[in-house]
Amino acid sequence: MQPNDSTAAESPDDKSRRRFLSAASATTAGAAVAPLLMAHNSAAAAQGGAAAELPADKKQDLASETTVDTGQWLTTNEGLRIADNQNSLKAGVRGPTLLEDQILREKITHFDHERIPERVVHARGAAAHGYFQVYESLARWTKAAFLQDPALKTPVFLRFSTVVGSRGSADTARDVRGFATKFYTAEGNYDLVGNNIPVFFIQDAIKFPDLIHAAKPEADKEIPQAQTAHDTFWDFISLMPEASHMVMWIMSDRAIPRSYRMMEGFGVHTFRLVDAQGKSRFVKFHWKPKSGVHGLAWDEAQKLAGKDPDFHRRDLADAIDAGDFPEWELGLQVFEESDAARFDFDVLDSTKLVPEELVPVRAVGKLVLNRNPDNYFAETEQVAFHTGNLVPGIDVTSDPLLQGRMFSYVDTQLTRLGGPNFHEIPINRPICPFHNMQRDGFHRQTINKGRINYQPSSIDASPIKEVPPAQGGFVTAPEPLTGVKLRKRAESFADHYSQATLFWRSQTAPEQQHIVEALQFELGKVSVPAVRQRMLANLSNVDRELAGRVAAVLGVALPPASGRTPAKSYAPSPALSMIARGNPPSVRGRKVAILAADGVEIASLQAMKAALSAAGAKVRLLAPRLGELHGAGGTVPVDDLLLTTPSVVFDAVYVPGGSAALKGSADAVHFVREAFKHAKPIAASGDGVDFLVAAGVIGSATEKAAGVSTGTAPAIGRLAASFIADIGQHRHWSRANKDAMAA
Ligand code: HDE
Repeated sequence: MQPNDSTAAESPDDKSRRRFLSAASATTAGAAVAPLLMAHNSAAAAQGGAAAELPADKKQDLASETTVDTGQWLTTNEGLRIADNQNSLKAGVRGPTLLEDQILREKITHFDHERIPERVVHARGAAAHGYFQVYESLARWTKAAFLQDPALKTPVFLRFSTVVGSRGSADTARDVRGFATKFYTAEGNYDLVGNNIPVFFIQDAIKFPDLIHAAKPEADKEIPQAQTAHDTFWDFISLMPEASHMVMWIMSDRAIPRSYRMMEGFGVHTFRLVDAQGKSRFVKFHWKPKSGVHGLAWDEAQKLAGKDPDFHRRDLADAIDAGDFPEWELGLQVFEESDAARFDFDVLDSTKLVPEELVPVRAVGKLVLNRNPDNYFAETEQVAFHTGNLVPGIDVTSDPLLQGRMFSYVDTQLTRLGGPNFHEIPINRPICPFHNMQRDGFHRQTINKGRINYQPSSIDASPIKEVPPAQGGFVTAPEPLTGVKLRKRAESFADHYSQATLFWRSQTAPEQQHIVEALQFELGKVSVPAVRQRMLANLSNVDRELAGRVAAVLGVALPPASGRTPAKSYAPSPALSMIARGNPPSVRGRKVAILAADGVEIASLQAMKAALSAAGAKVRLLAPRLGELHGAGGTVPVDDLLLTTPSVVFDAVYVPGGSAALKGSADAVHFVREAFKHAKPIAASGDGVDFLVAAGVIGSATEKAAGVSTGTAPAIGRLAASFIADIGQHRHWSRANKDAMAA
């Protein structure tokens, strides 16, 4: 008898669910999915196929493979119970190990093969489960079943990532973030494999390997890791003027997000929505975060890379564990092909966006992440996205970048996941049944019965059948095509600068300053003068003043602008600015440090903590030592040690009265100076204010600095209100003298 035999055994239900070929318990299907399940099941029955029900969610689907080892007997992979896991089998206690030791060999062999190739791009990532729900039927645009019924919750698995760094690199590198969503729909998996930036570097897939080779660590010494600030990246970019628009985005704070929860997502390419009558329209996909769009300070991002390289994945997992479920709205820009023909850019060119002023974004549904994966490798590492995972009602366009992706995503899994059966890996398999004549290959799980493994067949009394469109068969959106076979870029793709200028002009002054500083940093690390010159000539086409501000720090004269097509002029678009777009002033899930030492005014500390917690912030008490702080009015337990917990992992800091002892702590002084430098809200009361003065954060107790609130003990309520309002604004980028702060 095993210790937990009752939980260890796989129920017959689990076994049948594993293949989805027999009915799962009707009671496990949530009410919300019932209509779709019934539709699906009657369609299956109409085909003459075995009626099958969908698992209510992906969690239920994964249950048959999910196992808990705690409390179980230790066994080999074959189920043999192991009596000794400490000693290998030897010829005498001091003798050599015997080849016969099958237990040792199984264990070492498995260990030797634990690694699979990391993703060639987007290797570093973190993911979560959740669901997607439309606000109302989108039948007027698409027949996709999961976009019809507001009562239906479609399970999703969403993986965020950086692009350039390897799997163990830091989360906060300056980089594009991947934003890949797998929808487990009743009609098969639909993958929206997007980024947190709405445009891309290049126009044609044939340049992708060059772009990535140039951005990755340089080929001779494999340096630098997860950074674009090096010669080969900027050499390539300087020779690819089509990257100019994307360069503006990656030099902005979009490339150093505060949190995955605070990023927009974009499908990037123009896709198609197809309605039940077969009419197709163009669409751009957007994800708009409920927590606003926020960035880090560049100095902070670099320090975080050392102090907490897991900053983003920790933030995501912590938020979900705490019940602060991250949420996004799906936004659509739907437009007719005839409208697209009138735009002064080509919608098939992924270096262009469709300004929201031209085609408004309509919020059509919400996505909620509410469950962390149980196992990083099994789920986050093995998930395989593919732009070709489409459902009826959604289709692709001829965007030459997207066309290349349609090949790449399956191809890459053959090496990464070791063969053609990666769709059977639990995280990848659909929650609806799948049947075809594909057989065999490495690690095949499905046991297909019968001798017929081809189609058509006259021997099979009930052969597998193609599905008419009315019953959900996928039909590619018909598109008339003519042309000469050639290798050429369309003339309509030729304007590489006008939208880069639009982006620059749409930024607020602090955002422009951050772009200038990022370019100074990146080009300052370039050692080949001609590359810098070429970049400055290209930047001159975006904005001459921008290029001049960068050149001033590089210590070179501004060269003439490079050649270009005539500039088009667009009115600034507030939607492109992280600040002007307007963010909710919420402090939900924000991390606030209370810095204190023995002698602290416990009442002020508790009052501030209560106010912040009531507003949804996460509060931690930091002190020079662990244990309990003794102060006026009692004791209070310390959460974190100043030694191990830097200011960069917090959004704001409060120093209560009675904190005079902090003056003697270099870590505490550095903490508040750094928070000031990174434009974070700071509050102090009582002699906490004196501490700020002693630390050089403010010149005197009465000095007013943007985002710094001071008060006295009886008025903590007012101080808390002002502090919370400051945190709601995220950062105080216009704070005077922050850049002069040595920290
Ligand atoms: Fe990808 N991309 N990509 N990409 N991409 C991959 O697929 C590729 C592009 C994106 O979390 C790879 O499974 C080509 C644009 C994300 O697992 C690979 C081209 C956009 C992820 C691949 C592009 C993306 C990937 C690597 C140019 C934004 C991570 C491992 C034609 C719309 C998905 C893998 C995850 C991953 C190829 C361009 C987004 C090699 C050839 C544009 C979010 O197949």
